[in-house]
Amino acid sequence: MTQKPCILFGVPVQEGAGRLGCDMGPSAYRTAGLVTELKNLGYAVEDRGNIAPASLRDLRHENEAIKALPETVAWTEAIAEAAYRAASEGMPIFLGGDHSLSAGSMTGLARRAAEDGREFFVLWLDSHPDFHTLETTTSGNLHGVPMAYATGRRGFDGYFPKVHAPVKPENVCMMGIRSVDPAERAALATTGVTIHDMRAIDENGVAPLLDAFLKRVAEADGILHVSLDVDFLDPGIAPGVGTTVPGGATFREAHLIMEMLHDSGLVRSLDLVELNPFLDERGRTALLMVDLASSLLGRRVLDRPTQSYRHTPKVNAA
Ligand code: 4U7
Ligand code: MN
Ligand code: MN
Ligand code: MN
Repeated sequence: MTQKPCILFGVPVQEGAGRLGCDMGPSAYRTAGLVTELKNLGYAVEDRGNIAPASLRDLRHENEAIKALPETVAWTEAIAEAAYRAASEGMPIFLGGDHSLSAGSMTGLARRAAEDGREFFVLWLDSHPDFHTLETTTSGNLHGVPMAYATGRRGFDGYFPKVHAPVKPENVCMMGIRSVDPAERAALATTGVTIHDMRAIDENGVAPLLDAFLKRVAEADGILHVSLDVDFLDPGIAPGVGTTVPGGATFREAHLIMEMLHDSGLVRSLDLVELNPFLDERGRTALLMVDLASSLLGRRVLDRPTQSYRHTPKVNAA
C-alpha cells in the first residue's frame, strides 16, 4: 500500500474547557477501537502516543477571566510542533482533548502547507465559532479562542507562539454553528469566514453547502484540515461533551459530510475534539466519533461513491 499512514496523537488537554474530563478523550478513542477501524480500512496506522505540553512560563493577561493561560500556551507550542512535523509524514489525527488543541494543530499544519506552497483550508464543524480573542472572552475558557488565534487576529502576540502562516479567513468554512457570543458575531461580520449555521443546514441540507466549499478547495489545488467538535452533533446522539447545545447535526448529516469529504480526496488532517468521557453514556459518543472518522477515511455501506459530489483535484486547467 503506497498510501501515507494515519498518524495518531493523543492530546489530553483539558485546561481549555470549562469542566474536567477531556483529558480522558484519547483513551476513550483508543478503547472505542479507532486503530482497528483504520487498519480495517487498509491504512497503516502509527499511534505516536500522547503529546506532552512544553514547559510552563509565567504569563498573565489583564483580562482576569482568562483561565489556564500558561498551560494552554504550553500545549499549543507542543501541538504545533508535532503537527508541523507529522504533516509531511502522513495524515495526522489529533485525539482531543478540548478544542484549544486546534490552536496548535491548525497553526502547525498551516505553516507546513505554506512552506510546501499549498493553499490551506479548514472545515470547522462545531456549534461555536471559537472566535474570541484574549480580550473578548468572558468565560475565560480558552477552547473558545483557537480560530481567532489561527487566523491571526490581534492580541495573542506575546502570549501564544508566533503564527508563522495565518489561516486565511476566506479559506475557512464553518458548519453547524448555533451559539455565537456578541463579540464573536461582530468580529465574524468583518471577516471572510463562510458560516453555515444550523438554519442554513435546515434550509439547504448539508450536501450543496459542503459541495460548494469542496469545489473551492479543489479549484485552488488546496489541502483541507477538518476540525470536528463533538458539540457539532445533536446532544441526543452525542451526550459526551461539556458544552451541549440543542439542535445539532443528525447522525446522517454528520455521516454524509464525512462521506463527501472522503470522496473529495482533499482532507490531509483531522482534529477530534471536546469528547468528555466522564459525561458520556456507555461510550456511545466515543463510538460515534470513531464511526465518523471511519466514514471520513473511506468506510461506506456499499461500494458506491457519492458521484454527484465527487471532486478530482485538477491537474491541468482545461
Ligand atoms: B468549544 C463560549 F460563552 N463561546 O467562549 C465561550 F458560549 O470548543 C463557548 O466550541 C465556547 O466547545 C465553546 O465560553 C468552545 C460560550
Ligand atoms: Mn469548539
Ligand atoms: Mn463547540
Ligand atoms: Mn465544547
